Amino acid sequence: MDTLELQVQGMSCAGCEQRIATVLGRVEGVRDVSADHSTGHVRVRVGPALADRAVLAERIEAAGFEVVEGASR
Ligand SMILES: [Cu+2]
Repeated sequence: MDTLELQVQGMSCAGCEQRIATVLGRVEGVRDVSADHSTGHVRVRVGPALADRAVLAERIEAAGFEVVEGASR
């Protein structure tokens, strides 16, 4: 189990946190997501396979948010 951290802009409420948790939860290898709209911090626990920062950042941006940090390795 590994933990990836991303800094995200554009979350304004608990609904945004939930949206990010939902889209990231669909990525293979993602085990747990915690997003905090007040800090913009997103922490993702991933299994050994597949999920990497680039994929996570892509999903977050596709959902309408902006990843400001942690998008590359
Ligand atoms: Cu919101």
